Amino acid sequence: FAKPEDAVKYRQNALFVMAQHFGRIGAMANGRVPFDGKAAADNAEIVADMAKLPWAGFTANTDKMSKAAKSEIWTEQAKFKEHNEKLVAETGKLLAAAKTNNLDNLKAAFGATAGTCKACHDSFRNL
Ligand code: ASC
Repeated sequence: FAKPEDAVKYRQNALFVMAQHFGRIGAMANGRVPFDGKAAADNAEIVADMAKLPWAGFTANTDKMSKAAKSEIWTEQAKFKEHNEKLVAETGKLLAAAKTNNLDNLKAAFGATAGTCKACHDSFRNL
């Protein structure tokens, strides 16, 4: 990254795009919008791609630049990395589930993925 601010923007924007598309899957999983298997798979594709990106933006020189990012990200890096890897794995399963074109599969994978989001936030995110 050219400057620390870019790393912060990069990770926040990747997480924002991921959340937008994850939310569209959640709307189907929770029955707020009708199930559409093609839309679910298209959204899951983006979620799975985005899930790989944010972690490179948590560079050491940005440890005090965001109120949301807890210092534990940098003091417990191995644990943070485990959460990152869990998310990548779960979003991969979410994509596979979406491709089955089955709402029950999508619901189960959505719940599992949301659980990994929350588990990491509980330990590493303020707000
Ligand atoms: C979302 C989103 C999150 C997670 C989290 C799951 O849709 O933006 O951060 O799910 O709320 O508990």
